Amino acid sequence: MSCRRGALIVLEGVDRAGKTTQCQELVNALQQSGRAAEMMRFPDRTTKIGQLISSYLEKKSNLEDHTVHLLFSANRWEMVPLMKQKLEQGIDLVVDRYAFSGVAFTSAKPGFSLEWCMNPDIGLPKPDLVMFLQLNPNMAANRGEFGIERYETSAFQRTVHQRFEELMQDSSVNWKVIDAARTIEEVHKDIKLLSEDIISLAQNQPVGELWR
Ligand code: ADP
Ligand code: 2DT
Repeated sequence: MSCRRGALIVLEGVDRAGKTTQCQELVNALQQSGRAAEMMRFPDRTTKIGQLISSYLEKKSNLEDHTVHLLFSANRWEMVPLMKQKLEQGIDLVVDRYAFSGVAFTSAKPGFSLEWCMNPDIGLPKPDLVMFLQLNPNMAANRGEFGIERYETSAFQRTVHQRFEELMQDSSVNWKVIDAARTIEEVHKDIKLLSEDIISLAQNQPVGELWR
């Protein structure tokens, strides 16, 4: 008998919404309940492509805007065989940012349509659940200063937020909006419940293809 597959769970949101904190909390909780769960994050800065992206984000190098968009997408595609293997082995993947950040960030730049930005990510493993951590810019500002990486300005983040709102209109993706302005524990409780539900639903279904 083949084992039941794991679920692909993505957390999205603007900077400092609590994505990384909540991914870690969720992986810990799932592991404690006896599930095999692992965290992934995009960009994955450990690969050769990821190193090009990291250097760009740290402003150590400049890359043309279309080019860097395609590198972010390639950085997801290069992980697809591993992701599929883990899901088939019954491992739940909890992912910090995915194609939605890819589209929201590039399409916040002048001259980039959502459609153009979505194209290279069409057909990626489709998340069973995408939770958007909703936090207004003032609350985010209270969580600390922006860093020095590219894209870390409030004007750019506001446009990114608008693009996320547009992406969330797409009902082919299982979006859930989470109020991220509460305590870490309160937010975690919601995320855990939604994840447990989707884990039991997903195990009997094949992994879908994003935006197809
Ligand atoms: P992101 O990955 O979305 O950028 P992080 O998880 O790194 O966000 O959190 C950004 C900062 O906010 C960290 O200092 C973290 O400890 C803090 N933080 C995360 N969640 C909350 C919360 N619910 N309330 C207050 N502070 C939080
Ligand atoms: P963190 O490593 O702090 O999450 O920041 N980004 C991310 C893109 O522009 N395109 C993408 O496809 C992805 C996944 C968001 C990474 C920065 O890179 C941006 C913030």
